[in-house]
Amino acid sequence: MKLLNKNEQQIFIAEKQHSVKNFLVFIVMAGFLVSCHSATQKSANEEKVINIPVFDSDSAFSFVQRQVDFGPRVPNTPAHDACANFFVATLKSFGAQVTTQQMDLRTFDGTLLHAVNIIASYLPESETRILLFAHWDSRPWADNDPNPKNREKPVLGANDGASGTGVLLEIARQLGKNPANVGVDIVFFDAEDWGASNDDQTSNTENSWCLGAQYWAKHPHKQGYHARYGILLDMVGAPQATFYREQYSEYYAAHVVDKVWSQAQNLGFGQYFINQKGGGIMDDHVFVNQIAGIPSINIIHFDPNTSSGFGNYWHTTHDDMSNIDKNTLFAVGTTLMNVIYNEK
Ligand code: AHN
Ligand code: ZN
Repeated sequence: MKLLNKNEQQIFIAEKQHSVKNFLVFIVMAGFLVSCHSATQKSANEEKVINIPVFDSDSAFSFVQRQVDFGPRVPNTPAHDACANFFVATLKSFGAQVTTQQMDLRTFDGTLLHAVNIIASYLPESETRILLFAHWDSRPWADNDPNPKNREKPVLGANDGASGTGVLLEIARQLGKNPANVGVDIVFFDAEDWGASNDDQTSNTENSWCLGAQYWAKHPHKQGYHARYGILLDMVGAPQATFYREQYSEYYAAHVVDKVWSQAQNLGFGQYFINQKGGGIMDDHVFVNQIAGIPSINIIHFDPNTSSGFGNYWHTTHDDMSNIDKNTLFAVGTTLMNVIYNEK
């Protein structure tokens, strides 16, 4: 018999809670009303059954692997274009309405990027919408690599890029099979990671990041687009990842942080979703908040024990599949599935 470690036990408990009849979970809310006939008509209508499909972490892992197999997804390279085609075809096969946004974007170093945001919409006619997003490009230079010879090489981006979009692809697959009660838009942002590093003296370092998200926030794929809230996934695949309450998220959308972190606690994922303040991280959600006005949070791995704060492999040539753990993908994916399917 295999002994479960603490991590696996937590997952096991969470899986048990969520695998009634091996496929769907039935949560009966206000169930007491069923046996309490004398309650008013109005109360009886409050009974609600919510079916939450199980997030398949093997499938999510394979979506991360598929992206990494293209090689670094650096804008203006064939691998980047091939991966974009993979997303579009895959999301269409999952029943989404897919929109692409082609953009020519000027970077801080003067390069013109032929970039593309990819948007997958479920229940496109629904007024009530939730926005999920992640960047899909990978960084052109491993400027944090301990070996100076590697610093001009591109980053493979297993965790920084492919983990967030891998989780979102699995959510898309589930949404295609079992619609949620609300519309969902999943946006894969391009050109997040062509930013100037902190020690760069360029005047506007912060705006050099997140170019695809900045473009979309100014020119959403639908005129007058609005969502109830947005959730960004960034670096959500590392073993024993820790997600703190990021400061921009807290400032613009504390109620969404509360919703997600408490859902995670209830599911037994408190070791990943730490209910404590983290730093403020410049990322795609900042522009979605500030320009598009959609209250948005960032679920991002923050590791206070490493100098970068994001793990020693961050922006190095070692951001590969060895940093991807199915248990972490499961914790993030399951939490999001519960958040999405509980919306009405
Ligand atoms: C900065 O390092 C300024 N922001 C982190 C955003 C990021 C880069 N996410 C992934 N790569
Ligand atoms: Zn990065």
